[in-house]
Amino acid sequence: MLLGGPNSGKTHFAGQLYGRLQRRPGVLRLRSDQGTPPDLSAVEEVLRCLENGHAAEHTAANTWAEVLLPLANDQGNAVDLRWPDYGGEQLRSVFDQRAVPESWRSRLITAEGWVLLIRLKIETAYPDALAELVKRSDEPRKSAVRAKSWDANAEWVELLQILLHVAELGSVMRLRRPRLAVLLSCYDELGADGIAPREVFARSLPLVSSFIDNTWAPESVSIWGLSALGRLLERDSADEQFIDNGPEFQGWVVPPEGGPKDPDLSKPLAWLLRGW
Ligand SMILES: Nc1nc2c(ncn2[C@@H]2O[C@H](COP(=O)(O)OP(=O)(O)OP(=O)(O)O)[C@@H](O)[C@H]2O)c(=O)[nH]1
Ligand SMILES: [Mg+2]
Repeated sequence: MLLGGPNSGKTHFAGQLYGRLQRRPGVLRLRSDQGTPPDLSAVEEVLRCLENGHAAEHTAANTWAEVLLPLANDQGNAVDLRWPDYGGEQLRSVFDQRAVPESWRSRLITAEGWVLLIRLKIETAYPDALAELVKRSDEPRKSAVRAKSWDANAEWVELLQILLHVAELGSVMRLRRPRLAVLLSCYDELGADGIAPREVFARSLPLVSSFIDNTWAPESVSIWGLSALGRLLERDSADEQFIDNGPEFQGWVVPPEGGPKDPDLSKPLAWLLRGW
């Protein structure tokens, strides 16, 4: 199950993942033993945009598309991955309306792994407001600090609690299933070179990070940096590196403990699938 709000990078990750699997496989590769090839037109369209050096469209709010990726790992184990893409407003409305559609419920219950896609740059937190709270009344206050919306920490924790409840998962025992991969998307925007992704996560969204640590067993969670594109593309971009070299040579992940950029975008999913 993929969990990501609007603009978090779901569509471009799907396209880039497919491009890698097809043209530059890493630990995961596509199997060709299928009778009927699955319908991959949705991700092929994304890849076509990237080959022309520009971004794909935003996904319409009510869309739900799913591609079936027949995969094998480096030990030859086969797994069929159902990778969804949908309009990120759907996740937002789970939070706003405290309601989960039946189609989401059944997917949450049956999924063996959850992928949480969080683009830190567009998340709103109010660390300054917290600092203001502990100032004495005679100290000068920053009037500019006004929390106008939910803090992303509270929002993600509340959302995770809703999703866990709907998936009939208690929080008394630490969870081993579903395995949880947190992908910090558009990681190139953060200027976080040299810092471990799990540390970036803990610093940026401390409440979410500790909620996850308290809810999941340590071996069942992993936090990655993900830059599916390596840089921002717009609808009207004509990025030469994408056009000349091909999208399969752009984008990278950083493993939880940090380290060099790794071009194998399938690594976080390989980690997720290792539990099977
Ligand atoms: N800097 C940077 N920008 C990215 C990356 N991946 C995607 N983007 C940009 O982020 C924006 C949103 O990406 P999408 O993949 O469309 O996001 P989405 O989650 O599918 O959004 P919805 O379809 O609206 O739910 C686009 O303008 C992309 O160009 C990345 O790795 N780095
Ligand atoms: Mg999309």
